[in-house]
Amino acid sequence: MSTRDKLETIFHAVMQRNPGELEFHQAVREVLDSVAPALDKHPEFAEAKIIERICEPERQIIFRVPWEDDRGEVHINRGFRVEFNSALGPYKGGLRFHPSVYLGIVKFLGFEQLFKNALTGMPIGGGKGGSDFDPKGRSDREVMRFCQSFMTELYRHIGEYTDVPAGDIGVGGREIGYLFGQYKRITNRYESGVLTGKGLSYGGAQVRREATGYGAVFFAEEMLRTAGDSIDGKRVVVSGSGNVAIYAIEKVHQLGGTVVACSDSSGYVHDDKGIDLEVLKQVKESRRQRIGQYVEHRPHATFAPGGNLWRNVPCAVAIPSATQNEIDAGDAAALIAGGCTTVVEGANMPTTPEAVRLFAEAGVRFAPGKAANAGGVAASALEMQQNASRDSWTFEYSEQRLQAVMREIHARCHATAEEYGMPGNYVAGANIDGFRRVAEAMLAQGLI
Ligand code: NDP
Ligand code: 2IT
Repeated sequence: MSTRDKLETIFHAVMQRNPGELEFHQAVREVLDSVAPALDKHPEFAEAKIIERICEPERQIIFRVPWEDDRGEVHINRGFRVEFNSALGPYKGGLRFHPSVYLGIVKFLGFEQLFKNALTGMPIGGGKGGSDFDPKGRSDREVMRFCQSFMTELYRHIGEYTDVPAGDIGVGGREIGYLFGQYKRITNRYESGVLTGKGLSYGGAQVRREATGYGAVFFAEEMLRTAGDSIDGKRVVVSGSGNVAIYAIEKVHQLGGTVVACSDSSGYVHDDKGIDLEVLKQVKESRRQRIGQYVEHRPHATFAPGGNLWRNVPCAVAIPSATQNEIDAGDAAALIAGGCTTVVEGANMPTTPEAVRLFAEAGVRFAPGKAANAGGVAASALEMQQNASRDSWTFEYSEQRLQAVMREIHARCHATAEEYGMPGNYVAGANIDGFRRVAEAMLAQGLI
């Protein structure tokens, strides 16, 4: 049987064992489509059934999260933590609070995380968690009660040497603060390294907040530089307006590009003079308002309720930074027709497989999230390092470290793609390099 046929058989087994988990199937498919040449070079990986083991999480935890809203009404949510793989270090990955969260989303994110974390070259395994809790419209006190209830179960599964959660969609500095407080209260331990993304006043690290967005733009700049180009002077579209999007916009502007549109789930804003970051931060970060409020402060800008920015705002560089599967084949075709040459995934798996294929056929440079958005988790690993040594670094030094990590990931993906005869294919480069690192460590640690 050829390696590809064997991988096909493994993929079908994964689908059968994990029915209905479509996003997980999609993430597995994408990696298995890339790794055949690596398996051919390393028959010892296939012999030890590394792929089959990698596709089965080490542990999956699902729990009840009861909490009371401000009116005294009781709510029951579901909490998850999937501890995917600890070959390279303690499980590491964010928590997502969004009504769409179910096991299939958590597993897709955990699976991606494993390879992403391997690409950083840092000692972190892969995990992910979250809840179907919807923080929208909830008061701070409601969010606090939810976080306290969530941690009342989660605390027994995590620890600085075991599993280190952080933020993702719907989980930012506020939530990490409440989660940390409850962990400390239950365990009676000031264990700074148990969570990352903490506030600067209690063990957080400089540049963690900015890291995913900045890192994605550093990666874009490396890709463009390799092609003899740069972001300077480019028209850019960034989807979303949360943590990743805001700091991606900030870095594009610092490097001389102009972000002309961004969005949230209610629609998008188009500001041809360039998104005003102070206004955006005030609307989205400070006031937690909807994106439409932006145009009240920038009357020349337009708000398209429910609109699709990929189809309506042409750009040279696209940085999808909202959620999975937000760029479909039709969106990709519109981006290509509008002159887009570079797509860099700030979000996890925002591009559908059909759209990725269209970009490849059109010669659009494409950076997969597991490489391009690794700056967030890399800065988390730097936060763990500072916590372990009870140290804290300056903003400038932390940013330099982040940039060095992103350059190294870019170089590695680029070189691996060349080594395997697929120059410029960052998807193959990232998947093969991430897989190789995890596979070698698993092999060395025996059959566990
Ligand atoms: P935030 O919660 O800060 O922001 C998410 C943004 O995406 C919001 O503007 C939100 O709009 C929008 N969005 C979320 N879900 C949907 C949806 N179903 N449809 C349309 N818009 C949506 O999250 P982050 O910025 O942290 O995360 C964004 C992406 O980046 C995610 O894919 C995440 O997994 C990934 N990521 C995050 C990292 C981090 O460090 N935070 C690290 C690496 C990747 P609305 O407010 O209307 O819901
Ligand atoms: O998807 C991701 O890489 C994150 N949400 C960040 C994970 C982390 O542990 O910092």
